[in-house]
Amino acid sequence: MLKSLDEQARAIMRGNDQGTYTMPTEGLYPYQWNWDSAFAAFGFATFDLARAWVEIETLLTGQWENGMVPHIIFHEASDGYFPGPSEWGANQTPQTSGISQPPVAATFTRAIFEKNPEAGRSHVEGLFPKLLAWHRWFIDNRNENGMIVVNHPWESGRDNAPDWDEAMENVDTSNVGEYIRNDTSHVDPHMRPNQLDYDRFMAIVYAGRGCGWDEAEMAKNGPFRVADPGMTFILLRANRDLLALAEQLGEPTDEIKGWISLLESGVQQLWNPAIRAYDALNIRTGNFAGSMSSSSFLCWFAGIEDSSALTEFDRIAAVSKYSFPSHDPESDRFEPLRYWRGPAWGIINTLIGIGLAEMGHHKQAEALRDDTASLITQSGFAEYFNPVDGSPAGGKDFTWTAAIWLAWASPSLHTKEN
Ligand code: 2M8
Repeated sequence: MLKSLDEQARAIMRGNDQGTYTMPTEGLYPYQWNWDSAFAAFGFATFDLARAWVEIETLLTGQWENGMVPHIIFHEASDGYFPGPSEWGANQTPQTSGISQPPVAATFTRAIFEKNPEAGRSHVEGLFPKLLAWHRWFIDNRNENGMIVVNHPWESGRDNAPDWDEAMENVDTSNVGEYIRNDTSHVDPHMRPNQLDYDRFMAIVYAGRGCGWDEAEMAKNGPFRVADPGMTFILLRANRDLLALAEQLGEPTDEIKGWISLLESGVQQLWNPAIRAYDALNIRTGNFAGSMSSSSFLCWFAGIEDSSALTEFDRIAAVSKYSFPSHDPESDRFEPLRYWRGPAWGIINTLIGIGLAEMGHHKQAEALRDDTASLITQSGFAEYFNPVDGSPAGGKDFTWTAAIWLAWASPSLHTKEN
């Protein structure tokens, strides 16, 4: 008998499960990635609550003394991925990369806790101070007047988005020697960042390694520093969830409330009237990227209402067979298969959809969920999808796509036939 999609999703998560953490997909990404793991925990919580807690707890074992939670934790050696621990030179145990990733962990910690507060309380007591320290690290090191900046496109999780094009042009690649990328041997190169992007990615890694990942130095002289609407909205939302957890635990709340006000006003500086969207802003030049990306539509997830954003959302949804493209399909920079320059991503649909529903935009939220379910039903649990024809792209049997199917997109969540 054919397995149901719910069963397939659980099997994918079990297959990628390394015991205490889940790799995004075999081959292409053989380690623990930060926001992938938080999504994995959200998915595990639908069928194995205890395993969900382990996923987030393992992620926090990679936390640095300064509070940063790195974007990759290299728990086990593998030569299948570039750049590995020695390129990063981060000098940590366990070995890690030197940058962070969007902090969705507090949001999913709260969601998992609320499924069973009694069983979750001791886990949240252990996690809370670590999540607090991580959020404080963002505020202390990545806050430019209430806008959250990324020091590397990889930190945003949206690696080759047009949001970074202008800032990437200024990255000097003369310190980058020969290297071999592994990603293009796993996946069609047309679905991946191009070679110049990779040279620049590596130039920024070597600059960070060169200064021992010194935050003050990178803030002042690092080759790349761009305020990211995605990161700002996600941290704002994560602070609201951290606040709810603090209240549950009887922990002080003033500091977190201060962060929420700071980001609520700070993110308004990212509104670019020229494109009627929240936009990335290059701190080095003061220029907007002029890029309408899917992260612009995380405003609702952050609890911010915006009628112009809703108009633009409706326009993009109307011209896209499958929502939601990672870049405006009416822009000349749109590329339907090239990674974060056009394809639709289930995890972003989930965050946008949760936000839309919470802010009362149920019609849009349901349409987004239906499109996500159609993409997965037709094309499987791919890393991302072509929004023009729905075809699968990137890695196969992908953890976060399986996770969001189970926790958000599966029709069985509404019909109750699991
Ligand atoms: C992608 O990024 C990694 C680098 O971190 C890569 O391409 O090698 C991004 O989609 C990122 O958001 C994601 O966390 C990671 C693993 O799925 O892959």
